[in-house]
Amino acid sequence: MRLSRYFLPVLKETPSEAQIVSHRLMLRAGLIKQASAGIYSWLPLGYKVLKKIEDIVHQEQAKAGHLPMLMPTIQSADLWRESGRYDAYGAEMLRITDRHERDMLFTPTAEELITDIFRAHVTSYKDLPLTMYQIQWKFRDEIRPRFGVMRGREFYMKDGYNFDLTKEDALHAYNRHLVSYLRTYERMGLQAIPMRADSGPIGGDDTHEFLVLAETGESEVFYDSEITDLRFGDRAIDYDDRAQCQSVLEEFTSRYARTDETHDAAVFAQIPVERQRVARGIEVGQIFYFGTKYSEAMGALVDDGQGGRVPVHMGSHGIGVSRLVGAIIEASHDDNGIIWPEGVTPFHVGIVNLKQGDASCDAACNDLYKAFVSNGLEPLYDDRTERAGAKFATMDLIGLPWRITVGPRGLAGDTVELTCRRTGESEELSLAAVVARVVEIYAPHMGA
Ligand code: 5CA
Repeated sequence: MRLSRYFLPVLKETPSEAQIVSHRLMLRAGLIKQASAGIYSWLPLGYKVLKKIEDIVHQEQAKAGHLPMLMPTIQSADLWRESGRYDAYGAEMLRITDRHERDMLFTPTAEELITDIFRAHVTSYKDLPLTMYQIQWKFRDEIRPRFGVMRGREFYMKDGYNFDLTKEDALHAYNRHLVSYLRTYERMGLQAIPMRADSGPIGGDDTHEFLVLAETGESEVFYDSEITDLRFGDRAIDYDDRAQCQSVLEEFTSRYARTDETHDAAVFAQIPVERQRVARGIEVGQIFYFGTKYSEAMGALVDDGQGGRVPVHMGSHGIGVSRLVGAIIEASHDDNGIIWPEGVTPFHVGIVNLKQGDASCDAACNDLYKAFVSNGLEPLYDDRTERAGAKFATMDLIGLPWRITVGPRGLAGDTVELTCRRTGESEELSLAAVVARVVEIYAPHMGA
């Protein structure tokens, strides 16, 4: 993409309404624009990041064997009356009346609708296990929408639902989700720690929230510092292997890590004091096992192969896709702007032409541009006739992890400069070498 043809409405002033750095940077870098309280438009650059995050979620869910689908945002109240949640959900639910005076609502989550689909089509244990998920907009009329996309009213969420014959099978689905989430967040450059949590309006006893540690996080968390040494990394996983999934769960959840809702001061006090940590975190996902709460209420029964009909065991599993954009920025920025991790960056590399209109600079930039595109990478080429300082400031603000600076002095010696956004370190490389280097950097991040 050429910057001269892009829509990148960067703001010079720091927006006064934004209280936390990710919100400020998302507005300043032209990622989002508020449409009304807690509701945002995603401008081209922000939309690209949102889609990158969405792609990673899809890829990791596919590996776990979970099926993508899509349900409507507007649902009938009748289903929610069956589960009892139409009244229980309270003021957070946006209720709508259609022209025939029918009660509708904008979906805050979709346990009822997926259970309705299940009961209409699945009657036998032979069709189990089954896990389906969607990535779809949700609406919760939060009393205090704030921090931009972090606590929106409209937000983009991955919500997955497992259906299993037995509790044991459903707990394997729970473990599968935990493993797939660990991989998902690590690919986004994040450490998200599973912590024992409270289930709230979704229900059930088994639930973990995934928290990214950040001073601006809304949740207070308590944990054993040893947990921050854990990485899932690139180890192989067989999602059908129950023992393997269970052992990952044990590895990542056996140390103390809880949100304030489930914190137990007496248990916490038993951790060696130098390892006790009290901090804040951003909740980027949550997994639940709630057994037969919805299947019993809504009659989602299957024949169990032994002459009986039993309610299926279920769980639901969410990822805050739009919130993640803010969470990643909270975890990765400096005074000059965003620093995107390679896995989610909207463009792979920025090309800054120091002397637009100079034949050799223009030609070198065009050659680089083409070379990256033919290698499957997306460059953002700043081809504007701005001064160098302004170009660098824009690149730093929008946070591309790698920048190539092309100027007459370097080209005289056949080199350009490759700069790492995170460290600020630069190296002089030939055109061919810089392409090879950037391609190599991104190799682990390409595709599934
Ligand atoms: N049905 C379950 C699992 S799919 C569910 O709704 N879980 S949830 O309530 O925990 O939401 C899933 C994730 O959505 C949360 O972990 C959080 O990351 C994100 N989320 C929840 N509320 C908001 C909000 N108001 N703004 C942005 N993201 C949100």
